Amino acid sequence: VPDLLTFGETMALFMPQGYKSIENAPTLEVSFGGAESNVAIGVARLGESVGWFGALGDDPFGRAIMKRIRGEGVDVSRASLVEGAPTGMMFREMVAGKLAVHYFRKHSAASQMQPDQLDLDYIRGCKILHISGITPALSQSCRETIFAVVAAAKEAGVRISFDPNLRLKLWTIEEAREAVMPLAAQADYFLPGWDELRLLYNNDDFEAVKAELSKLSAISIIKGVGDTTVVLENGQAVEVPFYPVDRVIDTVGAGDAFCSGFLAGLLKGMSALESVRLGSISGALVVQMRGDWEALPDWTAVERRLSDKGWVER
Ligand code: KDG
Repeated sequence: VPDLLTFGETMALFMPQGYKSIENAPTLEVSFGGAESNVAIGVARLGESVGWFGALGDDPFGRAIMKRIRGEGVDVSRASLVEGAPTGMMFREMVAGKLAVHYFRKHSAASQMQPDQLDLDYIRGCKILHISGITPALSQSCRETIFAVVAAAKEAGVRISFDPNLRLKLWTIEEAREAVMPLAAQADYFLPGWDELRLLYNNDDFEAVKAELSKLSAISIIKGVGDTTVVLENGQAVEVPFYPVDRVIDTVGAGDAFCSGFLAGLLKGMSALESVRLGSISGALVVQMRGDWEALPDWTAVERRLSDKGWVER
């Protein structure tokens, strides 16, 4: 069993070339993306063992995605190609300088995941399970599945890493809170963005939210508090500045890249704080290229930057 396991929906991704809107684009580029498989690819590139077990449609998109994820060195032995349900699709475009995302994922193969399809021994055998708040937003059966996966993992002493990944196109903030807060309560590492925390706690006061987070047993890693990540561990908060970026091209996938660096760091035996620095480097590299996962770095690229003396912590 790989050291890290993750699961969720991965979709075919269509984007106009350049920065056009779909209405004005003659052609669309096809790729794929999914928060959890993005994380898995990042961890694999950093040299750690990782598995991803989503469900895809048994169609050309599903088959291509499976091959690409496998080709990155991620264990997909428990992922499935499902007949009779399609691979989800997502379209991204720039409209008036702003990114817009359109999902076509209702009734997709992934949204029909069921707890009784899980290989519980596989889940119990890993060191860290990484989940995201997108999965419980997909359907009732996905909600049941994620809670079953977490229960099996916790029973076996597996550490849980949780990125809430709020997607308010998929559910309301009230619905999100109902699933996200119990998952956060079970996590060992909770990786929200500050923008997400404000919504989850309905509070813009950072100190007040920090006090709430201190009640969780997790180490909280709060991304995007200004240009820093705040690591909250045993009531102590440490700020780690973002790794410098020359030019931001596409911020989608930055959070997943951050998680992949962070988790790879933990698997390499680094402290949570050191792992956050690694996450910050991976995030910074991904925003400088288009696509979710294409620019995820390998270990050599990160190691060089980790010893960068010009980057000081506050
Ligand atoms: O984090 C990037 C993801 O948002 C993207 O790959 C698509 O998983 C995705 C989703 O559900 O939004």
